[in-house]
Amino acid sequence: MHAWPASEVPALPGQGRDLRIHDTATGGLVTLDPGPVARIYVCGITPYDATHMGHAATYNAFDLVQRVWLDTKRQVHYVQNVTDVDDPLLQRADRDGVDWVALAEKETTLFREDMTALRMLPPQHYIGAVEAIPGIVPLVERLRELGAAYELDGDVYFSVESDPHFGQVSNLDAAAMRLLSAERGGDPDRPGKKNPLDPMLWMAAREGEPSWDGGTLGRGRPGWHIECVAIALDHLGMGFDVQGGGSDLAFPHHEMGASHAQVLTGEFPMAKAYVHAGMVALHGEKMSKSKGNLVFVSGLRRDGVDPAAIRLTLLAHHYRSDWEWTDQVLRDAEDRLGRWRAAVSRPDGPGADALVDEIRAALADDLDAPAALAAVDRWAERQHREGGTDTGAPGLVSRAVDALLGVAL
Ligand code: 5CA
Ligand code: ZN
Repeated sequence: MHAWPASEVPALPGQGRDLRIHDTATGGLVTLDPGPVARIYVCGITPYDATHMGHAATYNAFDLVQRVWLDTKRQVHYVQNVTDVDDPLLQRADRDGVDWVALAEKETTLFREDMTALRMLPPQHYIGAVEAIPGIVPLVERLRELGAAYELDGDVYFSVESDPHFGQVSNLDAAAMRLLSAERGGDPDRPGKKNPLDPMLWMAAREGEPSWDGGTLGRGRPGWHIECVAIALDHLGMGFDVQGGGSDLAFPHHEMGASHAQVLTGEFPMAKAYVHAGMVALHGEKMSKSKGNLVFVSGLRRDGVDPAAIRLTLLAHHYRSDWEWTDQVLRDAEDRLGRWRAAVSRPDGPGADALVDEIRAALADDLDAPAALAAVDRWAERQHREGGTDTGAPGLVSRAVDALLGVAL
């Protein structure tokens, strides 16, 4: 499917810095050394409700990854999926008495508009689960040939024991994995499975649910993890630089996906870094479509909130921390946006070369956006306090804030 329009990324003078980022698999920071084309896969939405601030925060983190890479004059090959068929989507369509295809299309359209408004760079390949099915079927068949998949009442499961590296993305113990599997789409209690954690690769057609031709698998629909693996392998291949998503995807989604890919290709690892963003909460609980405690990007836009202020709210929190959305954090961001806009609207100001390097250094250090904002705050404060004579400075600050932080002043 098509993605959304790209905002232009201004080129900056001087030298960009290589990204050091936290990798869930090793539990530490890794300095990535992508080739001339950096490769990133970021898990997309399940389109049964509008984009909320939690989604926006996660996509903001991976937008920064791209901006750091672009600043080092690399190209970025970015792939994102849309889980446009899955249980929660079908259940919501059922509950609301709407067609599931129409619901997915409506919410995906709104997501594109939100991403455009927030100046998130689009993926080069934006792929729906449904359109990926012809590529998924042969992978499941191959896993079966390899002895890594088995059938249970027509459904096909992946055997986690077929991957010697299983468990090395999330590093959780068996009890924690079992608990999370039950919470996040798995079925550990289903009788007949070889291992309770084994995830479904192909679900045989159910009465009243959509299904597709699965070749030797019979009619059905794909499991969640194999969807992302098929899309990632098709467009990026093995050993790509970053697999991204929120921290709730580390297990089981990214763990299972890595295992599928590693067994399919015999290569390890699937990604050089598994990067996870913290969870945004509202009223003390993780913002989630299933709980309904949501602040929508589109809702704020409708209320006249400047998307640049929404983006500054996201940037004010380190991507790995869990944080709470409040009216106050948005107001703080609106104040900051006002101060910055006033500071760059003067004909001259304090020199900004050092500031550009500070922003670069902050982002290259595990995407420390709050430190980058603090550096811009200091420049803006100096501008308001004492001004300066550098006629190029306000323009340079504007371009740097746009290129590196995605905020248009
Ligand atoms: N379609 C799958 C991924 S293949 C999915 O998880 N979709 S989602 O719509 O539920 O979430 C989309 C992205 O937003 C995921 O990376 C998820 O981890 C992230 N996300 C969801 N809720 C929050 C939250 N409250 N805070 C931060 N990120 C969140
Ligand atoms: Zn995914």
